[in-house]
Amino acid sequence: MSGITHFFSRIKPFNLIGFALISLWLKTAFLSIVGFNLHLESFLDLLLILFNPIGSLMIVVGFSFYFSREVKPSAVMLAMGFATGLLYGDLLYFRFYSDFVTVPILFQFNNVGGIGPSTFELMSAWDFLLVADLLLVGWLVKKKWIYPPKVSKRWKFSYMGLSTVLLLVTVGLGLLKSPYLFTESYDREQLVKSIGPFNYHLYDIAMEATVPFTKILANKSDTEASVNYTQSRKGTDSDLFGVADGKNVVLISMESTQNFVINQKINGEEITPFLNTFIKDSFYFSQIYDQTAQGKTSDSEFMIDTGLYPLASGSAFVRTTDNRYKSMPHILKKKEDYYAAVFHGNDRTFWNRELMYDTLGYDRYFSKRDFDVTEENSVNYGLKDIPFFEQSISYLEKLPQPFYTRLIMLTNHFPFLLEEEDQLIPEASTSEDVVNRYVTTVRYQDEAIKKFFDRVKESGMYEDTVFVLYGDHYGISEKYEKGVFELLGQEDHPLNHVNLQQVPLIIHVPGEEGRLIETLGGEIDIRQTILHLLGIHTSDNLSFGHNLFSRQKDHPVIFRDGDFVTEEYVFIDNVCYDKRSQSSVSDTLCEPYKQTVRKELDMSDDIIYGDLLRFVE
Ligand code: GP9
Ligand code: MN
Repeated sequence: MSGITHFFSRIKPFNLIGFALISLWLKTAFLSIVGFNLHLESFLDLLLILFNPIGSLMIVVGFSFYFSREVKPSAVMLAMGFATGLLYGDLLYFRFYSDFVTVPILFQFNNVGGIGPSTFELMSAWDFLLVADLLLVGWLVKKKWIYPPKVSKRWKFSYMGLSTVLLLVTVGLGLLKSPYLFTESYDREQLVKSIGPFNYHLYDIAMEATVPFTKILANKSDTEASVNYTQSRKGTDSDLFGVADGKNVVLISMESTQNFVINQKINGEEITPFLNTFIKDSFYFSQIYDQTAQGKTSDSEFMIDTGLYPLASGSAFVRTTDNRYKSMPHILKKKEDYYAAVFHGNDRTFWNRELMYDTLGYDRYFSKRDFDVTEENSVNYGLKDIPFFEQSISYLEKLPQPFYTRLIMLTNHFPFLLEEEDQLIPEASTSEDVVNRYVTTVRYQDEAIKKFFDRVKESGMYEDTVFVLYGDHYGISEKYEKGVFELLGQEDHPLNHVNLQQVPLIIHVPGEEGRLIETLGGEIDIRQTILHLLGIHTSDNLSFGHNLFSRQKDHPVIFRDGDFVTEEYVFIDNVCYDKRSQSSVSDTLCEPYKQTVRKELDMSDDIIYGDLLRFVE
């Protein structure tokens, strides 16, 4: 008997530590496969997911006794709480963004919704199970069914040694599986899948720490590669060059608007009756992809103004206000002294706009403080679109002309809330409430745009203005996409998911006949397209975008995580698909495009992190 007691007393430290490790390991593996929906391409992927958190979890749990002579249950529970908190934060973020948190995102927490209706919408009662093991361990300790005695120095060292070896093996296996793992670190799914969520966070922190040195060490010669590359791409001219020469430019950022809503009916009613008519008298680009990343709305603004890709991590608006850019306001001022302004019914500081608009050369930012914002005329993130446009028009009429302006809409924002009096069509009836509400907020948005055009025509500005309407990014994240598939009668297929990343782009030049343009493109191409219409030669301006009236067919549309779309293929989640057969094909068919993708993303990052445009005339 005493032998048995002796045996249990020896393994007791393992009991508590073992309990913590096994429960955390189960949670991490479960969340990786189910919560983070990591795509498993092979059995090796599954093995990696199961293996990769072990080393890092041992290290995290080890902090409960590294610096003390005994294992304190409260310290073990603290370590468990820390790891669980991190996982839960990742889960909530992933549920909406289908992405993983990065260090810069933590510094712009308010911009990703903070703690508000959006966050609560993402929570589920089942989430409570994530802390069940913490409660259980507390109860077991209280009952004295597991309690840890002192651990020897030797035991500690063996534990540390084993966890370090496991960590190194994890990294080695990850590299063996994907040799570009760290050079393509913008592909966060690949990173998490290969090295696990905890190691991913450690890597992310380490990388962030090196960023300031990139700028310090950069010099003029670093600009040569990108200048040569972007100038070597010859765009062909079109008959539309200069048709809007000297006109005002009004950009309308349609919040969270995906292209599937155009010409789509719910119970016999159009979701966007105004836009459906408007596109007939406009250049309607029906195959434009959302290329934003963690900076959401601000990323779309950044691409349109600078022609550079957004950052893979965090928002360029938040991180690079000290940089030099050659933005749309700068170019247009040089050409014809355009007055540049932005209108947005939210706080000046949201997405760091106040500072970034200065950097981008804007003369005026009409933000929340310039509008009459009351509880009655606001919903969700702020001023409703109809009063926003009504009030903006009075400012717009007084601006010096020609002007370059952007009006940022807000009502159609997740979680898509609307008072009954503003609901112009009934909600849809899919299994996803978010999607059901979405159609009503898009319908409201459409009404606001219609009213805006009525007022613009009354004001006499219409004839002298070119209007650019675009969806800033997706509204329905992957989590709720099922509802959209139900609505459209489509199956849940990776290629249908990619199609849903299309956002409408509508360019209206009064007097020009409308055209449906099915050219493949992305938001990064908007800048060159506008410049082309305004009669400005685009080759003079360093940009990764193409003029959509003559975009090369074989150039991929590049997403920030390294995925891409071409005329024939789609590369997503590390699988190459043939668009015609809708099935996966050999990776070699996508390989040639991957080089272009890597090159452009790297060059764009080098320009931003190195602040290289300060060296370009
Ligand atoms: C808020 C608006 C919406 O200012 O830009 O935010 P986002 O779509 O980026 O979450
Ligand atoms: Mn947005």
